[in-house]
Amino acid sequence: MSQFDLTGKIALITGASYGIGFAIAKGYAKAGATIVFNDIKQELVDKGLKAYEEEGIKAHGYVCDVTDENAVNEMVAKIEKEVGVIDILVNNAGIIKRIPMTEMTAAEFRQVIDVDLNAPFIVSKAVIPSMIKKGHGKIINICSMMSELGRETVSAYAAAKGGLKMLTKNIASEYGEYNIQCNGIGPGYIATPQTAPLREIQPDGERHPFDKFIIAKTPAARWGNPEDLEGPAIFLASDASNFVNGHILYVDGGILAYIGKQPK
Ligand code: NAP
Ligand code: GCO
Repeated sequence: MSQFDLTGKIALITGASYGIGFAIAKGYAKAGATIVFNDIKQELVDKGLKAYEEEGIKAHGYVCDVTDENAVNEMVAKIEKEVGVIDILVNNAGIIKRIPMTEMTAAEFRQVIDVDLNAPFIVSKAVIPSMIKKGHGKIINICSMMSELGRETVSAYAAAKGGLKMLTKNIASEYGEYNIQCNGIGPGYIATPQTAPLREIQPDGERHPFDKFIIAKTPAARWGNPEDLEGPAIFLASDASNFVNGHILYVDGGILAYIGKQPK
């Protein structure tokens, strides 16, 4: 069997009704995994189930707010009873608030930290005990360019994603001896609903200034697609990465390597 085969594995991808999580789940299904996902609202879970069905994937969907520890523990227990022990966890659910720091309330800052950092802690903590009992596990945290870089208006998000990078390294350090590998994926700028405001066509028909900026900052000279993350995610979920631990795999078209194209 190929090292990249996920047949027989159960994968929980959080917040995967659409966007990056949905693409990663599609990739896992193609590699043979059983797909389990959650979203906050039933209507989104139903929408997600329909979307998976249209891709020929029989997914299992659960309503759960990943910031609610009791709800997460109940969901994981339900998944273990109804589907089986989770072999692969992708902490994908995330939000961003683009607000200048001095105008951001502490409550808004905490809300981003809650979803983007506290929730990966809560969900990882819920699945690790069964992974230890099973003798293996894969945890993949969806980090960001903002795990390494800052920019205006994303202070909470950068703090969360920087923390998520270190949580990834710490889970790898603390549970590596139980054959659990914890790594991160750091997507570059990917065309999803989360970045749609940064790509809006301007009233004069011009591309968004930030869109032009990102193209100039990316050697690949394009935005990423969610599907660009499928292969890297399969690698980190498969036996092919059993000796890769605590690593953040940046899938960014080269942004982190590049000073940026000189403006004409
Ligand atoms: P997205 O389109 O906004 O999707 C985020 C998903 O997370 C949605 O399904 C959302 O559900 C879910 N979610 C949010 N809060 C939740 C909660 N408390 N409990 C459960 N589900 C929750 O985002 P995306 O672009 O696919 O990004 C996915 C991940 O990649 C995020 O962690 C993001 O930070 C990260 N990332 C994105 C990019 C990019 O350029 N797009 C780049 C690097 C990293 P609802 O619709 O119900 O809110
Ligand atoms: C932003 C973007 C980024 C991307 C991603 C980059 O406002 O700068 O939303 O944060 O979402 O995290 O890796």
